[in-house]
Amino acid sequence: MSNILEQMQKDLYSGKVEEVKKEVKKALDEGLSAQEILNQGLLKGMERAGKDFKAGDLFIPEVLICAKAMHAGVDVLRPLLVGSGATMLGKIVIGTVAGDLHDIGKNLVRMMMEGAGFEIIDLGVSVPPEKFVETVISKGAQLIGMSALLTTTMPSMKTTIEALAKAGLRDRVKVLVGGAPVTASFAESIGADAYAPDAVSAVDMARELIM
Ligand code: B12
Repeated sequence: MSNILEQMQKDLYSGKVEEVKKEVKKALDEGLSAQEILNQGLLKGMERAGKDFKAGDLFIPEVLICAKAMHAGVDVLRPLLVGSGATMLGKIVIGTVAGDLHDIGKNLVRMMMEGAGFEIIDLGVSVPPEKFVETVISKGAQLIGMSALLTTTMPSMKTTIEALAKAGLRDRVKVLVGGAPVTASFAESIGADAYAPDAVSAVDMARELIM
């Protein structure tokens, strides 16, 4: 692997925001693709942080600093991943469900969807069911994308789908779910229309559902 990607992984793990930004720019100058830098540099660094967090070798403040460095790197890549001049294919409301503050994956999904030409209304993190419902009504969205990273917040996806049904919107809006603990069978069990395991397949799925 290229040295610059290895260094990027290390610096992301250490939360060195400025270094990560510089390395992303340098990797682009060296001719690496934005996708390669995202997958082999930034996400690999974050993966390492995730492993050590799980093992108890890293703590929340440290993981937050890694996440900051990850965001800084993604910001440099954003124009390249998102592209330009895409036409609007449809409106999507996206958010991380109530009680859940994880947004790195959700932000990647949003970026990829924007790049594909969808109009995205991003409600951020810890979004209660009623906020999803309200936004579908006020913005006339055709699809909701919900993200959950905690097993304890996954049930909020179901609650949101129930709230949509109660508001009489379930036939008008498609529901796509994702996040590390979410599976296709969970999606089916809560009555979602689809599940996607990553940002690229999320775009394919959104196209299939809306168009
Ligand atoms: C970063 C992180 C944090 C950061 C979040 C910062 C941020 N701004 O997001 C901080 C430090 C705040 C944090 C806090 C906590 N965390 Co945390 N965190 C992580 C970590 C290390 C990485 C998650 C991540 O960003 N991955 C990278 C992204 C790119 O991947 P992703 O989110 O899976 O997204 C991809 C796909 O899932 C999919 N996708 C995502 N969303 C969507 C949406 C749609 C619609 C679709 C189609 C697809 C899709 O596409 C994405 C791109 O390919 C994970 C470990 C892990 N391996 O997942 C733990 C992890 C999720 N956290 C965990 C825990 C326990 C917590 C805390 C409860 C810790 C605590 N004791 O307080 C708190 C909870 C805070 C809260 N209320 O949410 C556990 C969850 C365990 C469980 N089974 O529920 C994990 C798995 C770590 C572990 N193994 O113990 N965390």
